Amino acid sequence: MRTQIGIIGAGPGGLFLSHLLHRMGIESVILERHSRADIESTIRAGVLEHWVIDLMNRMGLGERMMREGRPDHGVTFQFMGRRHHLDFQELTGKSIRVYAQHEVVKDIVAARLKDGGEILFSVSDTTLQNIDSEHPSIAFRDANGVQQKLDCDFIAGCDGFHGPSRQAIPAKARKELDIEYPWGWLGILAEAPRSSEELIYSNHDRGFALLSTRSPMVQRIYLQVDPHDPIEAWPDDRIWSEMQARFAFPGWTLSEGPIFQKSIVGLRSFVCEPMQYGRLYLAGDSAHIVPPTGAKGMNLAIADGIVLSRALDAWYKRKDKALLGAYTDTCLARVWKYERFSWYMTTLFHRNDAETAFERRIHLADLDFVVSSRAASTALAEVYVGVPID
Ligand code: RFL
Ligand code: PHB
Repeated sequence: MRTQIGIIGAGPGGLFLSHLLHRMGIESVILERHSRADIESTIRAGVLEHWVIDLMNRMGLGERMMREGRPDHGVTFQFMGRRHHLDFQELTGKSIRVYAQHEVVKDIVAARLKDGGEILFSVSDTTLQNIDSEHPSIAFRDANGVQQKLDCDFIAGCDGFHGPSRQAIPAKARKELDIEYPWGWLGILAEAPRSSEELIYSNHDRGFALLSTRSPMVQRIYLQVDPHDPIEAWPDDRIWSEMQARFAFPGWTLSEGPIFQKSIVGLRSFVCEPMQYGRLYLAGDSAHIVPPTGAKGMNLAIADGIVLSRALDAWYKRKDKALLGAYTDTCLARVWKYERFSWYMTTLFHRNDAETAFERRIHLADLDFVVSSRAASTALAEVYVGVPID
């Protein structure tokens, strides 16, 4: 088999990249480890930045997102028994939209297949070959277990944190920088009516809690927990009593309902430098991870896809290598801005048992500053709604 760009991974990064390339007249084939049904039902992110909403609409992918996703013009921060509304519209003139990642994935998969795009699902043993030559290839087994080879001009490694692409860069040619937090998120989906018109981030003595939504009758809620907790340690009644305590506010009730999905993930910050080697370009979680508190991971993966598609377009149309050469630097300028923001949101909202009493007071003063200073609120809102790509 042969194509121009071999893309490993059909997450938001790989799918957006493939769609953008198609619009530029560049061919690609996506190899995906999971089945279509699996990637279209894996529960992950929920927040789309304003420029991603615009991009989806411009690319003709936004119809369902505009109908089913909820526009959010602000968020609520809760701490010390008080609630504060940050009005994104007023502070930045922009809004975000809450629309589940797997719905974005469904919309792009449908568009790619409708346009005749090739996505090979349920592949295994994906191996990158000759990435430091002008003729890279990807060896893999197809869904029937038959050994195949995809020859291409370039490889886009969009295979998430655990995929093989980053590992294909020789260890001495890359630097990995990371923080592993002592906190985990227990995420649930519950069939319960919406309790709040906007997201609530709560810093509570018992730990962080985040109230989000998926539809008027399905709520998405996260609790800070020990990342080593087995899921069995969290029966439904314990989850609800903890959520009721962490969101408690006079005159307001958190509606409850059957929990139909729950899982625990650890929080990490991670960056691989550089994001390219020979003819391999990493995009999305394969190159960088942010803790989910800032809601940035999917948006960053899409941003990498835009940068890479433009660089490939310049190479194919004008044989101009400059943008490809600058790929890492262009991406990392945004990545580090978002790493800082996600680290800040994470430390701002999580209970930190390692803090001294003095540090705890500073922590609360920081929260108070963010909601009481217009300049501080604006600085936070500006990154929350998203930094557009030039
Ligand atoms: P993905 O989505 O992990 O996709 C990678 C794909 O590669 C496939 N793959 C392989 N395919 C072939 N061969 C192999 N050997 C392969 N190995 C792996 C995988 O099956 C998969 O389909 O990476 P991508 O595209 O870079 O996208 C990144 C985002 O998924 C991620 O950053 C976000 O989900 C993070 N995130 C959030 N991001 C936001 O922008 N807004 C949010 O509100 C938000 N909330 C979250 C989040 C992540 C969370 N978790 C689960 C960590 C909330 C949570 C709880
Ligand atoms: C979500 O809806 O999944 C969500 C919202 C905000 C975040 C993280 C996740 O910060």
